[in-house]
Amino acid sequence: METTRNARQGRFITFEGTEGAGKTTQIRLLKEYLDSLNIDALVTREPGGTEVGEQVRSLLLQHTSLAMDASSELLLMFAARAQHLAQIIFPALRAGAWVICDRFTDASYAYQGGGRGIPEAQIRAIECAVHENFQPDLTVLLTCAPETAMRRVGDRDEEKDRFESESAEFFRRVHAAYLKRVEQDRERFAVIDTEAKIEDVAAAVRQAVASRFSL
Ligand code: Z5A
Repeated sequence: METTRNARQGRFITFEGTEGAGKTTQIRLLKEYLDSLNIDALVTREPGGTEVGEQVRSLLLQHTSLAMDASSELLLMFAARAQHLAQIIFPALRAGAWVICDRFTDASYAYQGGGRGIPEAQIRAIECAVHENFQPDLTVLLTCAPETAMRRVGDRDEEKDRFESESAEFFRRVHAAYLKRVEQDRERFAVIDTEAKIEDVAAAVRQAVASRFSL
């Protein structure tokens, strides 16, 4: 698998945050902004983004997988990711497109590491096997108060998935693990509070992208 930064011309932007932080909303608005600049941008998500990945996603999110072991969960996240990189992300970047991805490997550190308690070294070992030397050019971490996120998600009619059914304590650990990732790689992250109005958050995201890539 091709895993180096040099072989690509496109830009890789990832969005992270706990559920309800506003990733889907902000990714849509960023895509509109890039379209307005005639930048060819592809929007994708993890787990998922490919036929194989979407099947793995169903397995990971459904309640019938409640007995899933944390290590199995981690390996499935990276299995979907390996397929995603090979089939979608690397070819798009090589072709010069920008790729905006709803979650990537930071989510594995946050959910499987912080949330489930898998040691960081184990995650790093698998990360190295799947995409050594390849990291996003920019990661936008969207944050909001847990109560805000719960209210936003609670407003939806859909049934909760396996992750959404986790405890408030689980999500506190996930959030803390995200902040630790920021501490470890400050340059890569833009941390944006989403308590503000959607348009104001979108302006902050545009500003972060424009300044990172000199648009
Ligand atoms: N997972 C993992 O464990 N390990 C991994 O490696 C990976 C993933 C890659 C699926 O993620 C699950 O996979 C995820 C972690 C795990 N589970 N959780 N939790 P997902 O990204 O598909 O699902 P999600 O995180 O639950 O996304 P979400 O619930 O769709 O949230 P969101 O995209 O961040 O929020 P949104 O849909 O844009 O906004 C939610 C609502 O709030 C919506 O009605 C908006 O209109 C509203 N909203 C958004 N922003 C605002 C503001 N600023 N003001 C007011 N209202 C707002």
